Amino acid sequence: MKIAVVGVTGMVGQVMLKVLEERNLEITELIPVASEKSVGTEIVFKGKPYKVVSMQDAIDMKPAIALFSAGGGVSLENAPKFAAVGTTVIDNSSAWRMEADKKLVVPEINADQLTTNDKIIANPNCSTIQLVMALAPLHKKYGIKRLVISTYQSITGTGVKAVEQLENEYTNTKGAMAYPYQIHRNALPHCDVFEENGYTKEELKLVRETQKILDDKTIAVTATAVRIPVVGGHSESVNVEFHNDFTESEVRAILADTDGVTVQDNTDVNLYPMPLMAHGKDDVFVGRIRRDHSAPNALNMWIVADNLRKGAATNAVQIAEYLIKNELVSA
Ligand code: 11C
Repeated sequence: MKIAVVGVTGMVGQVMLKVLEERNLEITELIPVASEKSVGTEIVFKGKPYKVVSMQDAIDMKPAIALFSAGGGVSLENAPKFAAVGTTVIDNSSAWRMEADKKLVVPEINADQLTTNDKIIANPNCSTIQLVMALAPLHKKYGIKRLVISTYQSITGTGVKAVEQLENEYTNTKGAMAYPYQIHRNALPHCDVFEENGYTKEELKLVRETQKILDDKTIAVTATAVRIPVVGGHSESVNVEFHNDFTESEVRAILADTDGVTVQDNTDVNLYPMPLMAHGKDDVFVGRIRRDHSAPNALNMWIVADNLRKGAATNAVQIAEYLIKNELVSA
């Protein structure tokens, strides 16, 4: 199986390589792809050196799967070119997510929708993936009516420039700014750009992508996305109103039984999810599960995951695994 990683030098691209190394995909040839300035440089995969190639060279090599994490513009231009030579693209940008004919996939929830005709598959936004991982089994059981979400997002979601900004601020060094304000010792209620309606794009992704993945436009969703000076791991405070009532112990049991979800919820011993603990792990961690007594059938919970792993690279690689296992790609 030939697999291309497009955007291999980027933060998500690097984690994609790591996740591909850890898991058991049968990769006969890895095709690392990056922008012209990186073409010819070497990366190491499973102990072997590989030369970074150009987009066109990679298309000519007709990989079975191309994992894209190179931004929306690159994806809009190049994903169809790969698709045209028979490659299945799994795209981590927001370019295709809301297209009616493109599937937005979290394998544990809706990979069964995929067919051989899906040549461009969208990987959801990181903050959406961890949210729906916890919500999907509860939606199935109780039916979600409304969601109120507040996020606490890591700077790695912005990229390497943001990590550099924080490092510079720690050390009082001048440098390029990824954010309009200092992020060190700060919290910015501002992830991605503002839209005319006063919400940020990140907040609207939480609304639209959640409805699409849970396949239910009737779910009312509102969100506030906040950037905090955490390096790796998004956290979310989530208030859920269900159509049907629940018990806290049943909710815990359902989540504990969900593949890819780990419940960390014991306040007696201060056990709850934290980004520092989720960092480097593939699971989504859920804690602080408790009834919201201010509304009927309402629940509060706290959801944490490594935004570069399950929120991006791991989810994309899991889609690839599903396609291979179910023979949905041309080898
Ligand atoms: C953030 N969620 O933390 C973003 C990063 O649409 O894939 C990923 C953006 C996206 O800022």
